[in-house]
Amino acid sequence: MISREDVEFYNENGYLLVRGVFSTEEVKEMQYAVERTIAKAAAAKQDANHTWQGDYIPQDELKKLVLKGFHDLQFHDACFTRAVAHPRMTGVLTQLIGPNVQLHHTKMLVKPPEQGAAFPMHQDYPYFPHDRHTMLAASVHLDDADMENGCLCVVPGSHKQGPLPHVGRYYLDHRDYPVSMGTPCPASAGDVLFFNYLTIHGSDRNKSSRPRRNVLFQYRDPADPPSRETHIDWGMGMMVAGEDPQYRQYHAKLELNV
Ligand SMILES: O=C(O)CCC(=O)C(=O)O
Repeated sequence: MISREDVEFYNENGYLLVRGVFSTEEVKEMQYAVERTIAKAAAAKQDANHTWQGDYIPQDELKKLVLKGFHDLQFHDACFTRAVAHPRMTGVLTQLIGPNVQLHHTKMLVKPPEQGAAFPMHQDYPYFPHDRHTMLAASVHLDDADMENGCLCVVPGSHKQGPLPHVGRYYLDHRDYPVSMGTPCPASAGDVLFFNYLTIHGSDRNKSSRPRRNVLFQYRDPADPPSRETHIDWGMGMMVAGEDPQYRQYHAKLELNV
């Protein structure tokens, strides 16, 4: 589904936008599931604002921003189980990661209209460091995204710098790494932006009257063990392509927490 030039582009730049991975019907199904998940959490009084805290935006502005950010989507709705292992998704993953691909975790990133949260520039590496850096994000667009509603921005080639020091581990100093330094990646609903976990990325607020709903799946080569067990989620380790050649040597210690 992607060309050799696309793979070279990803290796060189640390990201790749692939158009039309999901059909209009599949996008509608995921939009509906996202809205249902948020509504059910609200009904159970478990709705929360997951806007990233910090000094990257003046505090009075930060207080107004909202991010809906639930994890473990495939445990909320089966459409996400289909999406993480969708043949068009795995077709790309096996070219970017290798024949064996394992799910790390899933989450939704919903920026409501007018007040949708920003993400300061960061690498995902500090959240779940691995030895061989095969980890990548597949950010699935459920709405058309542009700079107005807070599309993702990436710094091409930044993955080659390796791990960088983050403020309190979470994001890069916004004075040295403003979101404006990134290359905007406008996308249409159904498109997927793949980016390595060392690629510097972030996004601006949603200032538009439209939502910006993305779901994000992280994947790795199963032969790329975590350097530290810092992030364990349900569903971690599920194989979406190929086999896990070293399941006996390492697999996440999942605990039941009900
Ligand atoms: O969806 C976005 O705008 C950014 C998400 C992100 O950077 C992350 O989850 O690490």
